Amino acid sequence: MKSLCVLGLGYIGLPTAAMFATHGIMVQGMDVNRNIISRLQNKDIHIEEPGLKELILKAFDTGLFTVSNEVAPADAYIIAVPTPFKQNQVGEFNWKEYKLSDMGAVISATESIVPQLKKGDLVILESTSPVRTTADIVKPILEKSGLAAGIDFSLAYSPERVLPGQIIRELEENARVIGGIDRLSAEKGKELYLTFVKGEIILTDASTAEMVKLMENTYRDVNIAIANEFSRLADRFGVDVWEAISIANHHPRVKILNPGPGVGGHCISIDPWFFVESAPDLSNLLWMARQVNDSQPAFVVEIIKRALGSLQGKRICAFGLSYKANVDDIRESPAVDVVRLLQQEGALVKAFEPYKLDAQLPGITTTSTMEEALRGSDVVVILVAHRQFLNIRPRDLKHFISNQMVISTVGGFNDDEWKAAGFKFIQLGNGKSRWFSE
Ligand code: SAJ
Repeated sequence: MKSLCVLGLGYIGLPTAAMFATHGIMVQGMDVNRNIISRLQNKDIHIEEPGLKELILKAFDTGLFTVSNEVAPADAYIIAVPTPFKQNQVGEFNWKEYKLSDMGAVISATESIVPQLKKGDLVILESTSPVRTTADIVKPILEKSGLAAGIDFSLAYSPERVLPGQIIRELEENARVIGGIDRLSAEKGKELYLTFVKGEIILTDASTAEMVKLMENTYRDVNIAIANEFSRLADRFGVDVWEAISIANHHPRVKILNPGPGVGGHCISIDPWFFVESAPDLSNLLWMARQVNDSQPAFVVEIIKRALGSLQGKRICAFGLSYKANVDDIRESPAVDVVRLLQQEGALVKAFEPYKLDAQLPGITTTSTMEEALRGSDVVVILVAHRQFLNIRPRDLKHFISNQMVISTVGGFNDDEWKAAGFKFIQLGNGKSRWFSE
């Protein structure tokens, strides 16, 4: 493979393009967003990810990496554009409402390849998509070129499976699935990714690869929903869910995940909907898991209300806004949902996000130091299990919190330590703290 064009320079496309360029492939990164391209041309990147800036600079230094708003002719094309939900539109099946994917970006990226497509080329879709997208949407568009998929050019689906925060390492080390519309397409895909992938490369057909990607994240969503539902049940029964989960996990075939304020990010809370929209009559469990996880921020707010009474005028210090621990990404974050719900109840919230000190969210007051957020607060609510928060010692907060109350919506804290220091420490799913405090 001599040259590659990567369409979409987001969280996946940008590091992928840079990986190929630093491994000797001539890469053109293409994005329709002019701002992204002009920032990149000035060696400035729009994505926060450990090691990414260095990788991009290295890619530019090779002389093999260029960026543009146009699709360049190449031997291979990777489509890594977003597949968001349609705004203001839902599907309905019986009494169930579900979200609908917006495949507009995949369609227009595919269309933009058509004029460049030539015999012998390879096209790979990486965007998370409903099952059968490669065969039923991408293939017919590419064939408008007059060339036939599987005969004149190769076509495959290969999902990204990297964890935000560890993208660079996981791109290289994770196992990669490549699903071809025929055997040769899968093999040509393998040849391309072997440029830098050290993990196992598994070949299959395109629809199976699409289904694998959705299954992985849906499996996780359903399992987190069980953990969240257990937190509600434990709360009702006066049981500490964290203790119960850790004991249950001693069973050799049980591995319950952690409850929390909800499921965020751009993958786990989204991907199950691709199944539901394609087969709403079959996906009852997946639909229900989405309801549980989406309503977890409201459940967390109920716990806070139970602890504080009316939230009207209460001064709350919120620790953490990102969608999960130790990352800076505040989009699609259940922590942000909790803050907004608290505000709707009349609470005065100051939020501190150590990974994004300049976080700007309309209507939410953020501070650049922990002290600023704490000053004058009645209570601390911990919304993300960031390392910094787990390391806080009770005496660090003693002089700040008028009510000496800490409410954690995440695990990892030693409540005895806080209680010994004179705090009222309330934790999601810890029904016991309710009994002990009564
Ligand atoms: N969460 C819990 N409890 C848990 C684990 C996670 O409440 O026990 C929450 C997190 O706080 C977060 C959400 O779930 O809000 C998702 O976090 P995550 O770490 O599970 O996953 P993501 O969205 O950062 O990345 C996932 C990964 N998929 C799987 O682990 C199966 C990653 O490998 C995928 O590449 C990525 O989705 C993606 O892009 O699809």
